[in-house]
Amino acid sequence: MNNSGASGTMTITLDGNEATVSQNVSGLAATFQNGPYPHVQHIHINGQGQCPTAEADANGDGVVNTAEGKPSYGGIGTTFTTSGDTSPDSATDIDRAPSGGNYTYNRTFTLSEESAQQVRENNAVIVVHGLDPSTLPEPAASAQSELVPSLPLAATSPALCAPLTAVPSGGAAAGAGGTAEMQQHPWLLTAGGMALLTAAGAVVARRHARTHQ
Ligand SMILES: [Cu+2]
Repeated sequence: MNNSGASGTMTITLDGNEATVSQNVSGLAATFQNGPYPHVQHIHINGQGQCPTAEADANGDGVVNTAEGKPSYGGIGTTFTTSGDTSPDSATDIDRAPSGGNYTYNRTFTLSEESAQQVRENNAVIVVHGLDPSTLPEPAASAQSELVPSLPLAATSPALCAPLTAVPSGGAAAGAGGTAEMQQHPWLLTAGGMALLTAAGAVVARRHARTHQ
C-alpha cells in the first residue's frame, strides 16, 4: 500500500577516531506537529551488524520498532546530532536531530572508542528513525513510543537502515581521501503490505588499512 520511496546514503571517513560524516536522505516523513519532522539517527553497535527483516516484528503490529530491531543492529553507540553531544545520551533529543523529509547532514566529530572499534570491525549499522504515522496500520499508527512515551511509536521507529561496510583504502596515500563503496540494503516494513526503503553506508578506514594484513 505505502511505498514511501525513502532512501539515503551515508559515508563515514575515519581518521583515527575522528569521523567525517556525509549523508543525504530523501523521501522521509516531512512534518511533525506542524514543524519539520525530526529524524534521530544513530550508529548502532554490538549487535549482528545487520538490519532486521520483517520477521523481527515480534508483536505483529506491522512495524519493526527500535526494540524489535535491536537483536540485529544492537544498541546505540553514537548519535548523529546537528550540534553538541553525540553520545547515546542524545539518542532521543529531537531538538538536535536533523529534520524534514529530505536533508543533507555533514559533520566531523570524534567517535567513542567503542563506536570507532565497531565501525572498523564491520559491526556498525546506521539507523535513521521516524516514520509517518499515517503509513502505519492501526493500532500502531496511534500507539506511543516504547522508548519515549510522550512521542508516537512512529516517531522513534526505524525508517532507514544500512550496515556500514569498511572499505580498505588500498592505494590511497596517507592523508588523502578515500573512495567509499556504497552498499544498499533493503529495509522491509510490513505496514499495509510493505514499503521498501533502502539506505547505503560506507566507511573508509584508511589509517589502519596497511597494517592489518
Ligand atoms: Cu537508532
